[in-house]
Amino acid sequence: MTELKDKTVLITGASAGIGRACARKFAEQESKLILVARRIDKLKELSKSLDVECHLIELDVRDSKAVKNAFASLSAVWNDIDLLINNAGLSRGLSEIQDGDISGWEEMIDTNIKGLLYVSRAIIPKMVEKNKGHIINIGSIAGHEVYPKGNVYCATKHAVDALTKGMRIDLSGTNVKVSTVDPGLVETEFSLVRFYGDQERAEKVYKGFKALEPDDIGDAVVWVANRPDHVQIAEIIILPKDQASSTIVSKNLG
Ligand code: NDP
Ligand code: 8X3
Repeated sequence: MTELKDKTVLITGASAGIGRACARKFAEQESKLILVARRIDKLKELSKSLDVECHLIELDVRDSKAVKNAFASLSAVWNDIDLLINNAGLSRGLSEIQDGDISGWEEMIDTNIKGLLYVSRAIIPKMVEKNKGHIINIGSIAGHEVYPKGNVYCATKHAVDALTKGMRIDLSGTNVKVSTVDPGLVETEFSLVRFYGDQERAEKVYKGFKALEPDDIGDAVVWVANRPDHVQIAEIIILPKDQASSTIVSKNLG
C-alpha cells in the first residue's frame, strides 16, 4: 500500500509518450485513472493493459466548452480528483519568426497554454472546495531557455512556467500543491508531430545520444506526487546525460 493507492489521477495527453508513461506508473501505484486525449482508440488500448480502474475521456483540450462539460458531468465516483497532470501539449514546426506558420502558432498556443488553462479552471475549484489536491504541469527546458527557431513553442512553455508559479501563489493556503516537471529531450511522438509526420527528420533528433525515455519522466512525476503532505516540489528539470542545455547536446554520429 502506498500513498497513491486509490487516489484519483487525471492525466491529459495520456494516449502517447509522457502521458501514457505517467498512466502506467500511476497504475503501478494502484491509483485510479482518468485518461484524456483525442485518440480514444489509444486510450482504450492503454486501459486494457492496466490493472486499475480507468475512466476514458475523448477530448480536445482546445475546446473550452467541451472541457467544461466533460468535467462538470463526472459521476461522483470520478469527481474527487486528487491529482491533475497537465501534460497534453505539442510543437508545430521549427522556423525563424519571420517565416512562422500562423496555424502552427495557434495550435501550440491553443493547446499548451489555453488547453492547460481550460482543464485547470475546470478542476482547481473542485480541489479548492475539498481543500486538497495537487497539480503537476509538464513544462520543458524550453520554458527556461529559448533556442533558435523554437520561438513560439518556447513562449508557450515559458507561459506554463509562469502559470505554474501563478497557480502556486493563488492556491497558497488551500492545501492544493502545484509543481512542474520540466524535461529536456524525451523520445516520444513529439518530434513526429513537430515535423508533421516526417519520420526521418523526427528520428534524426534522437540520433547519436541516449534521449530520456517517457518512463524517466513518469518516475519523476510519481516521485513528485508521492512526497509527504507538507512537502511541495516546485520544479524539477530533467535532462539526458548528454544534454547540457537546449542547444548543447553531445552527439556521437560516427
Ligand atoms: P507526444 O506527442 O508523444 O504526446 C502528446 C500527447 O498530448 C498525446 O497524448 C496527445 O494525444 C496529447 N494532445 C495533444 N494535443 C491535444 C489536444 N488538443 N487535446 C488533448 N490531448 C492532446 O509528446 P510528449 O509525450 O513528448 O509530450 C507531452 C508533453 O511533454 C507536452 O506538453 C510536451 O510539450 C512536453 N515535453 C516534451 C518533451 C520531449 O522532448 N518529448 C520535452 C519537454 C516537454 P492525442 O493526439 O490523442 O490527442
Ligand atoms: C520539448 C523539448 O528541446 O524540443 O520541450 O524544446 S525541446
